[in-house]
Amino acid sequence: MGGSVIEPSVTPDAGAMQVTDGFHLVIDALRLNGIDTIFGLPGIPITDLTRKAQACGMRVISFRHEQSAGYAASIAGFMTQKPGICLTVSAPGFLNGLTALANATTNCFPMILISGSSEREVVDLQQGDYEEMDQLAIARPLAKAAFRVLHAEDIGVGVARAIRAAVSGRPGGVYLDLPARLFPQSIDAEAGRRSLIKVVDPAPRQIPAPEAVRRALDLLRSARKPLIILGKGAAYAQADAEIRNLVERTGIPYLPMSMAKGLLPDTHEQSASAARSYVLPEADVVMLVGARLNWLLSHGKGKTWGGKSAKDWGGQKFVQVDISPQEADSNVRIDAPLVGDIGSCVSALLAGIGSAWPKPPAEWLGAIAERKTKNVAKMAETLAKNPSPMNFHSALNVVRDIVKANPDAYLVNEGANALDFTRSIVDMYRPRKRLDVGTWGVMGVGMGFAVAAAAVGKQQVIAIEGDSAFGFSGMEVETICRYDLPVCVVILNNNGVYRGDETNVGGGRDPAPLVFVKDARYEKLMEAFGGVGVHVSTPDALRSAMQEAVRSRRPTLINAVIDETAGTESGRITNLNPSAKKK
Ligand code: ADP
Ligand code: TZD
Repeated sequence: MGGSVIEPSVTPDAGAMQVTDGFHLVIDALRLNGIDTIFGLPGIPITDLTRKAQACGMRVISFRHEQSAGYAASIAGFMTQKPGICLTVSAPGFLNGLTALANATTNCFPMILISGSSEREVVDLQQGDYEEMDQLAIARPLAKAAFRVLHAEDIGVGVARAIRAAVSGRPGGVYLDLPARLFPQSIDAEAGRRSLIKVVDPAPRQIPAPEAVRRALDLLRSARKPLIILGKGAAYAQADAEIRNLVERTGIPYLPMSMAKGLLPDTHEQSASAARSYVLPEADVVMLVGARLNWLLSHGKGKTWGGKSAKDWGGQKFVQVDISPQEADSNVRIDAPLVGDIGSCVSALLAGIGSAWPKPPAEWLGAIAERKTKNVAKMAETLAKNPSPMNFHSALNVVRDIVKANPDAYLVNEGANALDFTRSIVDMYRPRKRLDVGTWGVMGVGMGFAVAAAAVGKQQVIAIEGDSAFGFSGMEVETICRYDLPVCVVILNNNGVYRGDETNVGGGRDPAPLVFVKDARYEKLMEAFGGVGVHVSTPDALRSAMQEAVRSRRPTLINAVIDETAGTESGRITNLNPSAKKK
C-alpha cells in the first residue's frame, strides 16, 4: 500500500500543547495507508468527518443513497486491491450500506464499511437512542470481520486490523464501528501520531507448496482435452502478464468468467467463449484460476458438464488455483488444489512448465475452432440484422463497436437480458474493465460502480443498464452530474423487468407486476441535473449519441428504446425459476 509518511493533522489547543482528536486520527490512519478516497453519505455523527477529510485533501464522494456508496467502495477495492471505504451514519444509513458490504464479502472484494454509531450505554440497555442499533452484532455474520473502536488511541489499531482483514487472504468486506463519542476525544498530537500504524505487507504473498504445483502439472500433462477457466479472482490478482503466459505457453483453450473478460482480449484465438457449451461437457481436465464452482458454473456437474442428470458428475478432473484452502471440494472433487495467491501460483506453474510444454492434441483444438467459427458466423448474422423496433442485438452491436474503439473505457453492466446479451456480444480488451452484478446477480450496483470507475479509474465509463436495473440506483445520476464524471449510461428500455408486454392476468386496473410506465423518458432525469439526455430508437442514433458522449466526456444518459417483447424471463437463468422446476 503506497502513501508517504504524513504529518498528523492537528488542532491547536488553547494552551501550547498540540492535540488531535478522533476525527483527525481516523483520517490520518486512512491516509497513512494510502487510502485517498471516501464514498459516503453525511449525517450525525460523521458529518464533520466528511468535511475534515476533504479539508485534509482526501477525495470525498457523497452519494444520494448509502447502498450506491457501498457498491462504489467495493468495486474500487476490486479495481485497486486497496480496501474501498464507505462511510455512513448509524442504524438506517448503516443498514443501507450493509447490503453492499455483504455483496463485497460474497464477491471477494476488499471494502471497509465505516459507520458512526450511537451511545453504547444507551444502545446496550435499549433505552431508545437516536438511531439506536447494535450495529456490530448485525454486521458480524455478513462481514469477513467486524471491529469497534472506543478510544481515540485505538483508532490506529482498528484501522490497521480492518485493512488487513479486508485485503489479506480471500478479500472481503469489513465493518468498522465508530461510536459518536469517539470523534471528539482529544489526545496529545504526538501520542496520536505514534498510535497510528502503517500496515506493512497488507496482502502477503502466499507461496504454493511445491508438491501441490507438481500434482497440478502432472494432472494437466495427462489431459487430452484440457481447459482453463479464468475467474474474477484472477482479474483481481493483477498477475496479468503471468496469466497470459500460462495460457499461451500451454496452448490450452480458456473461458473467461464474466468479470475476467478482457484479462486476455476476448478476441484471443485461444478463447473458447464462443464454444462454451461444447468445451464444458467435453473437457477432461479443467484448471480453475480464481473462479469458484458455484451456480455460475453449474456447480461443476450436471448436464452443463456432460453429466447424465442434474446432479451427476461429468467426469472432469479439476485443478483449482485459489487463495482459500477451504474452497476445494465445495461442489465436486478437486484432484489438484493449488492454494496460494494467483501471482505466486501461476509463476510456480510457469517455472514447472518451462518452454517445451506440448500443445494440447490437435483434434481438441480443431473441434473447438470449428464450433467457434460456426457460432461466430451465426452471431455475426444476427448482429447484422436491423429490425424495427431495435432489439438487444442491434443495440448491442453498436455498443460492441464503441467499446472496441475505446478499449480503456470501463463497461458497467446490470439487468437480466441486458446483462446476458452484453456479456456475450460485447468483447473486452483490457483487464478489470468489465464490472457487473457478480456472484449474487444483484441489481443496483450500476451507478455506484460507474461513479467509482470514473472517479478512481479515471477513464470513460459506459454503463449498459436494463430499465429495471437502472431504477435501483437511478438517483445517482445527480452524483454523476455533480462530480462531472465521464459516464455514459445506456438504458436498454423494454418497459419492464425482463420485458414490457405483460398484462394483469387478474384483469384488474393495476399493471402486471413486471411492467413499468410505457415510453418512460429516463433521459430527462439526466437533463434535470445538467447532463445530456438523448432518446433514441435506432442503432444509428444510438451510435451517434454514444460517440458524442465519449468525445465530450459529459454525463450522458441515452434512453435506447427497444422492442418491449424482446427478452426472456430471467434471461439465461430461467431454469432457476421455481415454476420452471415444477414443469
Ligand atoms: P467468478 O465469479 O469470476 O467465477 P469467483 O468470485 O467465484 O469468480 O471466484 C473468485 C475466487 O478467487 C475466490 O474463490 C477467491 O478466493 C479467489 N481469489 C481472490 N483473490 C485471489 C488471489 N489474489 N489469489 C488467489 N485467489 C484469489
Ligand atoms: N432485486 C435485486 C437486488 N437483485 C435482483 N437480481 C432482483 C431483484 C431480481 N431481478 C433480476 O435478477 S434481473 C431484474 C430483477 C428485478 C431486472 C431485469 O430487468 P431489466 O433487464 O429491465 O433490468 P432486462 O434486459 O429487461 O431483462
